[in-house]
This record gives sequence, structure tokens and C-alpha cells, in this order.
Amino acid sequence: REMEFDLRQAVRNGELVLHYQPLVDAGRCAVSGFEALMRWEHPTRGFLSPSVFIPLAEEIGIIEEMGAWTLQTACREAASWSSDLSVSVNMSPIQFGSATLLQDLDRALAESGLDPKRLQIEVTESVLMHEGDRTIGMLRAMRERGLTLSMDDFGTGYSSLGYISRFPFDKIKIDQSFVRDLRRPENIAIVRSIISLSRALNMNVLAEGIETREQMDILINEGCTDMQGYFFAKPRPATDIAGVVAEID
Ligand code: G
Ligand code: G
Ligand code: MN
Ligand code: NA
Repeated sequence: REMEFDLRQAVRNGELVLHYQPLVDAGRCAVSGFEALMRWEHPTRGFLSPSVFIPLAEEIGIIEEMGAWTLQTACREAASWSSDLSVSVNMSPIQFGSATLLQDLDRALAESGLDPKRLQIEVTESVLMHEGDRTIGMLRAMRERGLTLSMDDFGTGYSSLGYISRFPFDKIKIDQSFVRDLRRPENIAIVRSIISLSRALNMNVLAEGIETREQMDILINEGCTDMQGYFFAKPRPATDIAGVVAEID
């Protein structure tokens, strides 16, 4: 419960930061944008991962405030990057229950002046499991503003193929668990079927968690349009953006 107290202070104290990991266009072999990944610089425990504190933030009811902060910060920071780079923000299902989500979004766009076309939102299949109609309404409203929408971690969790047909996402992100060991025939089969599904549905398809050149070569050969992973770069502070682009392009 000590951590709960600390987390309530974290936004106010400026202890949250965004790190950014590049998304690479397979065709051009160039950086197309960056995914924002939140980090909490705890005063005594060092950098904490969102997989630890996001569930806590949801539980204690401050995820809306944190989500608004993420949108604001990601849009503001991305507005100063080269105008051909996108920024991706993760949103949890709880945020879609927030009455102020669209207001928070509009405020972040207005304050930063970021072209809405450069903002991508990443959601997992689980957002469509509960309050599906309400969520689809919100996704439509985002689409009307010009945002790009990605289905994150595809193939994991309690996923049903039905969810992907409920909304025309722009991109599917293949979960890194399938990319990790492509020598397993089961994983290659799953990757192939996700790629073929994405083609049939007219969506781009990104492979997450690429750590080796061998994985990259296999996934390009299979037809992935986009790539992400430690092989290109780990998530790094905003000050490293230009350096990461220069290294990869
Ligand atoms: O970067 P890392 O592997 O530690 O991220 C762990 C998880 O936290 C990922 O599933 C990622 O989608 C999620 N995450 C990272 N940043 C944010 C954020 O700003 N908001 C939400 N809702 N989830 C985030
Ligand atoms: O759930 P989501 O896909 O948003 O979270 C992505 C998470 O995966 C981030 O926490 C990020 O730090 C992590 N990640 C990104 N690339 C790699 C990689 O190549 N290998 C591993 N093990 N993790 C990665
Ligand atoms: Mn993501
Ligand atoms: Na993911």
C-alpha cells in the first residue's frame, strides 16, 4: 500500500516519463514512428515497469489521469519530431470507460498542435470484450479525427477472431510470444495465418519483439509490413529520438 500512496503522487511530482521504441517500415527499412512506453522513475526504487504500476493505477482509479498525462506528453513531444514520424499510445480497456477520454484526446491534440494523422492508438482485443458497442463508438470517433488504430498483442489472451472483424483497425501487431521462437513450426503457422488474415482485412501487420536479424529476415519474407523490437532499438528517452532514427535509416 506504500506503493499506492507513491503512485498517487507520481503524476504530480513529475516522476512519470515516456520512453520511445521505433517502429520500422519493412519496405523502406526506415523508422516510421515510435511507441510511447511509460516508465515511473520511483524516488527510491529506480525505473519501474508499467506492467507493475498500470494494473495498480487501474485498481485505485487513477488510470484516467495517467492516460490523459500520456496523451498530452506523447503529443507534445512528437510535435517537435520530423513530421513524417508517428507516435503510438497504449490504452487500457478501463480508459475506454472514461467519460473524458475524447475530451482528453482533443485537448492533447489542440495543445500540442500535432497532426491527428500522426497519432496512433494501440488497444488489445480485451477492449472489445466488455462494453463492445460503447468502445466501437469511441474508436469510430477517434477514426473521424484522423487517428490510426492498432490491435496490440494479437493472438494472446482470451482472444476470439470475431473481435478483429468488429472494427476496421489499420494495423495488427503480432504478439512477441510468436516471434520469439520462429523455429517452432506452430509459431510460424500462427504468424502466417495472422499475416494472411491482415491481408484479407486490408490491414498492415507488424511483428513485435524482433531481437535478431534471422527473425527479421524470416518475418519480412513472410510478408510483415512493419517491425519492432530490441534488434532495432530498446525503448529510450525522448532525447534519443533523432539518434535512433539516424542509426536505423
Ligand atoms: O515497456 P513495457 O514492456 O514495460 O510495457 C509493459 C506493458 O505496459 C505493455 O503491455 C504496454 O502496452 C503497457 N504500457 C506501456 N505504457 C503504457 C501507457 O502509457 N498506458 C497504458 N495503458 N499501458 C502502457
Ligand atoms: O504490450 P505492448 O506490446 O504494448 O508492450 C510492448 C513491450 O514489449 C514493452 O514493454 C517493450 O519494452 C517490450 N519489448 C519491445 N521489444 C522487445 C523485444 O525485442 N524483446 C522483448 N523481450 N521485449 C520487447
Ligand atoms: Mn503496445
Ligand atoms: Na504489444
